Amino acid sequence: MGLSEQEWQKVVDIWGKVEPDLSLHGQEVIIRMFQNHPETQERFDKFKNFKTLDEMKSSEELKKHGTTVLSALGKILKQKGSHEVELAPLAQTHANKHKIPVKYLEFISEIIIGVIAEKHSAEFGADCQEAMRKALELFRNDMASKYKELGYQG
Ligand code: ZNH
Repeated sequence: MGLSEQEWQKVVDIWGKVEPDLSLHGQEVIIRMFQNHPETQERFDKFKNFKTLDEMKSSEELKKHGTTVLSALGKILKQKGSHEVELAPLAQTHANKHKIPVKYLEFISEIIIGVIAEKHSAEFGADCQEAMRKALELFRNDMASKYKELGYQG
């Protein structure tokens, strides 16, 4: 399940393309997650009452949350798998406080790949997508093990 050094390099390189526009990518990821999987929106007290796409697009709070999520993810990816320190607090809040099932982490992973593919089609070829998919799988697996340690079945 581990990634080769070349695969990690692909992940880190494409993230370098995402970073200059992190908040736009983040906003797009969150909105698309809410639209494709409405049950995910229910998990957010501050967003669950949004009804229209316009409402979502014009929310500075939503954009800020998207930035928070992607910057946390970026920090994790840059550890190339040695992300214990970064992952532990995230697993803790997502298990105990926000109660986010692993299934939802799968949803957001696919959406992240989709958004990068759309915005960076030239640089995000099949091998690069595959590397990112593996990296996100590793992230989810490690979140799932932490969840279990914390007694959350996820
Ligand atoms: Zn999350 C929050 C990250 C996914 C839901 N997040 C959060 C934060 C962060 C994150 C950093 C802040 C801090 C804490 O911990 O609290 N997330 C993240 C990441 C991911 C995620 C990295 C992956 C990739 N989340 C998610 C999902 C969901 C969520 C999928 C659902 C569905 N989160 C959440 C919530 C919160 C958070 C609900 C809280 C918000 C507020 O502010 O209220």
